[in-house]
Amino acid sequence: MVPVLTLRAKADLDTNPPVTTLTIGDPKYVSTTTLVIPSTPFTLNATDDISKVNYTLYRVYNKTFSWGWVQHSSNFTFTPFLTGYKNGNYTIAYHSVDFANNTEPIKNENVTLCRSYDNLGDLTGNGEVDIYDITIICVAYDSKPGDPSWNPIVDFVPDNIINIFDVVTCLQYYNNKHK
Ligand SMILES: [Ca+2]
Ligand SMILES: [Ca+2]
Ligand SMILES: [Ca+2]
Repeated sequence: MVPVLTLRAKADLDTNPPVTTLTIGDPKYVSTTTLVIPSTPFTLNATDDISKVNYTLYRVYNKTFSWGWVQHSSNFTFTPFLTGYKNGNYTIAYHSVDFANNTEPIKNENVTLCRSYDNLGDLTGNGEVDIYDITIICVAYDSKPGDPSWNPIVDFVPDNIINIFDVVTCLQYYNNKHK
């Protein structure tokens, strides 16, 4: 006869922590880093083998800035960069805890926030608009959505093609520093 497991008994058997996956939606551009903009959605999904996921935690930080941990009790999508963030590199840290109190080791994802729609033009997130930013536009030149080189983040003039108008828009901010 198979014993009926109560939730408590299930928790006693559970020794594995949950597994949390971070998915970064569009628009984003993945090169040496992952470029994101304020409207880029981040989704955290957690699964657990036995006692199920109790809660998921995440925080956003860099060298000079840190949120505290934010807790959710189910899978969720969030846009972490809406207000108060300058262009630059950030780490999203996240993990989950199950009902047996097994805690997943913290996972980290590094992203570069690029407020291209604020027309700052700093695509690399190093605090100034320079030749490296222009290079990112050139890589995507002539591309449309669906092309391998398409990069929605450099579509400064948002008409679904990367062309000279996008380059010129970025060039208007050339040498701008915004640290
Ligand atoms: Ca578990
Ligand atoms: Ca730059
Ligand atoms: Ca364009």
